This record gives sequence, C-alpha cells and structure tokens, in this order.
Amino acid sequence: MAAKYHWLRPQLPSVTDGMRLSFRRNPLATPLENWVNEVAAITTPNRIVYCDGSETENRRILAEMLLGDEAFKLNEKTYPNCYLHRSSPNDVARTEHLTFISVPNKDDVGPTNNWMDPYGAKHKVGVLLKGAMRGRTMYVIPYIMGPADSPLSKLGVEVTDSPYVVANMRIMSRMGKVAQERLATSDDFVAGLHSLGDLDPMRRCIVHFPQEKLIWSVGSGYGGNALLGKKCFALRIASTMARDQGWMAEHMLILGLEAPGGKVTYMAAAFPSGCGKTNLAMMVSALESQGYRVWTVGDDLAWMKIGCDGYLHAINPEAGFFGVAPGTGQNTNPNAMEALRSNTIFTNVGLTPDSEPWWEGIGAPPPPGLINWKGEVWDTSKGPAAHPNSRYTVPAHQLPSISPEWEAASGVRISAFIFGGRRARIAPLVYESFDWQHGTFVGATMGSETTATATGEVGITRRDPMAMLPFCGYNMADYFRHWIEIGKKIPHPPKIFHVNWFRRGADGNFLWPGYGENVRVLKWILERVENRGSAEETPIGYVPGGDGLTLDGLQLAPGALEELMRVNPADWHRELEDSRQFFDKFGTRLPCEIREEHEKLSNRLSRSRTP
Ligand code: OXD
Ligand code: MN
Repeated sequence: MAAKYHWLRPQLPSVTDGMRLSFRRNPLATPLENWVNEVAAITTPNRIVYCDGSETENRRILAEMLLGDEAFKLNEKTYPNCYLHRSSPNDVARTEHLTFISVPNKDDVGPTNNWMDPYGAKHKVGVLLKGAMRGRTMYVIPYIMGPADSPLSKLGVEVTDSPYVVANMRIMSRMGKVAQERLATSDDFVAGLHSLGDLDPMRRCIVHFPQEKLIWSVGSGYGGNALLGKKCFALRIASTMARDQGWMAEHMLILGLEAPGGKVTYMAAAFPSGCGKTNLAMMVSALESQGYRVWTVGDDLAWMKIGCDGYLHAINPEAGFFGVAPGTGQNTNPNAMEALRSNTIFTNVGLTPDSEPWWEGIGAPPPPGLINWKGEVWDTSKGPAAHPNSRYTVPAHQLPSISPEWEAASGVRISAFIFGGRRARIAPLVYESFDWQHGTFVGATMGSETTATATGEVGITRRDPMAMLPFCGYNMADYFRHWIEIGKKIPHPPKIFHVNWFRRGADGNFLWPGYGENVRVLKWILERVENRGSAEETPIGYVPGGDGLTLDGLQLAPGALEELMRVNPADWHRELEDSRQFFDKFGTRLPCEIREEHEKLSNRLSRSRTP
C-alpha cells in the first residue's frame, strides 16, 4: 500500500510542515512547476497547458468547451460572446455534505464543519484522483484574488481538466500572465487541484487542507465546488489565513453609498445565500433624485485589513459575478441585466429558439419552443425551465453600477457592517448594535428561514453566523474569538447593523417593498455612522426613531412602519433559546463574551417587560 501511494507523501514526518505533495522535487524548477508535475504524476493527463489569460487562448478554451455536448454559443447579435453550459443534472449546486476540512485535530474544525484527518483524506481522495485526467488536458491557471497591484491580494493556482472552469476563472479572477509574473519563483500560493473525475456523486469530494494551503476537489464541475478561488480559497482557506495573520475574510458584499455632494461611504454586508446580496450590491437607488446612489464594489466576498489610517480597508477578491439567474430581471436588478448582455457564461438556464437565455423572473413570458436546463423541450409539467440555482458569470467591469474604486489597491474604507437574514416575524427592518462586542453577537446569532408560506408561517430557521456556516475553515467558536479580538485592534471600527427585508404582517404579506427602496435603510445607516439620524433604544439595539427613515414617495400600508420596527420580548426570548442551543454545540470553546452578550440581552428583554 505504502509503495503504491508513495505520492501521497506518507514518507513525510507530518502533514503540518507547510509542504504540499512534496515528491520528486526538481531543484531547478519553480515551486509551481514542481507542484504541477506532482499533480500530473497523480492524475496522468494527456497534456499540460499553462494558461496565459490572453484573448487568443480564451478563444481556444471556449472552442474546446463547445466541443462537449453540454455547451452552446448564444445569439451573437443579441448576446455577443455569450455561452450556455449545462452541468450534469446531479451536479447543480455546492455540496456541503461532501465538503471537508482536513486538519489533524477534529476539534479544530468544530461542530459545524465536516472533518477528515489529513492522512485519511490524502488516501481516500487520492484514490479518486489517481488517473482522473487520463485522456484529458490539464490546464494550469495561475490567478490573483484581488486587484493585481493590491497588497491585500493573494495568489492561487488551480489545475483543472475542465475548459468550462478555465473560462469561468478568467472572468472571476485575474488569471494567467499577470499572476504568473507576480508569483515568479515564490511558493506562496494556494494550490487547488480540480478534476471532473467521472461526475459520480458517490465519488465527489471537496477537501481543504488549510495547513498546506491546498484544496482537492474531484467529481463536480459546478460553481463553488469547481471555481476554487471563490468559496474554497477566498473563504475556507483564507479565513484560516486571516485568523493567523490578523485580517478578515468574510462572506460579504461591499457597496458604496454616495450622498448628495458626492461623498461615498462604504458598507459590507453578510446575508445567508439566497437573501438578495447581489441585488442589494447592485441596487438602483429609489432616492437617486435626492442624490443617494449605490456603487458596487463586490457582491459576495470581502477581504479586509486594518489600514495605517486606523480604518478597516476592504477589497473584493473577485473580478466577476457568479450570480443566480432566476429572479434577476429588469425590475429586480436592471444593472445585472445590462451587464450580462455580452461576454457572459450562463449555466443551467433555459434556451429560447432564438438562442437567447431564459429564466423564471427574466421579465418575458416563456416563448414557445423553449428548451429547459436539461436540454428538453419545456412545458409546465417539467417544473422550472431554468434550474433554481442556474447562474451567470459576468466580468465585474461590465456592471453599470461598478464603483470607480472597485480595484483600488488599498481597498475601500468600511464604515458599517450589515448582517441580515430572512425572518418573517422576529427581526425589525433595521437595528444598530450597541458596540462591536454586541455587534459580533448579532452576527453570531444570525439566522435565516428556509421557507415562509403565503400565510406567513415561519419556516425552519437555519442558524448561519455571519453567513459563514458553510464557509468558515475552522472552529466557529475560534472565529467568534477572532472577531472579538480584531475589533479591539481597529482604532475606527465599523458600526454594526442588522436588517431584515422579509418581515411579514398578520396577513402574511411582506411589510417592506425591498429592492431599490432598501436605500432608505442604507441612508439611515449612513446617518448613524455620522453620529446623526434619529434612533430609539430597544433591548436588542437602536431602531430608527419616528422620523428616522426617509419615507417620502413611498406608500406603506397603515401601521406597517410600527410593525416593521416592533421588538417583541417574548419572541426574542424564544429566539435566544434557539441560539443558546446552537452555541451549546461549541462547549467551553465558545468565547465568554458571546455568553455575556446573551445574558445581557436576556436581562434587557426581561427588564423591558416590567412596567
Ligand atoms: C454563493 C453562495 O453561491 O453563497 O455565493 O452559495
Ligand atoms: Mn455567496
């Protein structure tokens, strides 16, 4: 056995020594070349192509992608340089149950991650990778997460046997020559090995080795499982790097709110998947005529570091948007609709007879002859024509609302953090935490309801601290500790808020219109950041005072505003019990500050009940 798997590095004394496969190193080769050769020895591709990121190469890769029967060129007149890709029907989303963090000690990944021990993982997943690229091309993609000239950016290298992944990585990261030049002979890169394998879900596995800055992903060609720069590197591996190096890697959008006079205030917001992060980041402001405008810096990820000026500075590590298509339309997100008219790769959307993409919510009825995401002629008996998790991959610079600062080398100064979730009953439209420690508690108690019926019945609440449940690469108790500690080190920390666009009235209808009207809430947040804006104290934090929100031009149902701001102590006591059960999973590793905030909130709620 040992001889057969000698490339799995059992000859090394420990898997924590920072080396990767470490087999047959050539002292004349660069660390990148050595690693690529080691990977090739395992996966045995037919040929190896080092990607340079050029336009000529991109055309070749797209042509290669089109050779497969699951890719199509779209209408060149109406969607120039756009493509449709259909993934295997069993491979349409991230697979959290097949995603592992691999470090020696199980306690270090905590109760919210799947764990594999590194030796076991190397053997088990190594078997799946052995010969996995036989007959295929292995592409080597050096890439930068973050603006090419930013000190906050980091390098990665992904090897993959999927041309679709190469084409997507070209949109989502700065890849090729620019990364190769920055990497030069350094070994300071996150290494990602991706192979489609045979796409059998029984042989699918995504493993992270944070101590080696290594990712192995086999058996999936979809999104976050295959574009390794996104969730695997920029969140799971980067969160451990951030903990060790004193910065933050968060599942947050970044936006700039421009006020009359032109000053832009930047905010970063974390919402669980499916709560409208992309729409918020790309919002067309309902208060544009009053001079309030929203600029997009990023829609999913934020890397943040304390700057010499004492503020937290954020970059968007991505160069594109990998957005959910269904529900994206002229009314909900006109900026995205404009961006994705060219140079976009669509995945698992419907296809019209005119070779245009189609999805539910696009704003046009399904045309006769529509083909669904599986390639079948569609009718209503077949369910949605576009898969609910179908996507567009579009270069960020094509977005009409892209911030002029989106590639600023020093990032943008963050003045507010916003947490949120989908809560039908409990959380007010917006509230402000009392301080950083309380704000950390607000983030740690975040949750979102999976469903809420038309009658407003509350769905299942999934606790999703800081929207990082599937993405934190280490024990979440230590992640809360990291938040508390870094807050003490930021001379000018962002203020922390919580929003809920999804509160429903007794009739089950949403109380707040959402979308572009959310700018009214952002405006109040901006005013609070500037120490103005009227606010009322409640047990859970500050909510806007009677005239706090700018509501002119908006028709709310009678009583809706009061209902939107209401804090019901009995509901919050139940909520606290639910989060206590979640926190209990972490045992004594949970920071005492979190328990302390829990206690303080409980006391404030009890006091508020007493007349
Ligand atoms: C995403 C997610 O795809 O959070 O961004 O699931
Ligand atoms: Mn996300």
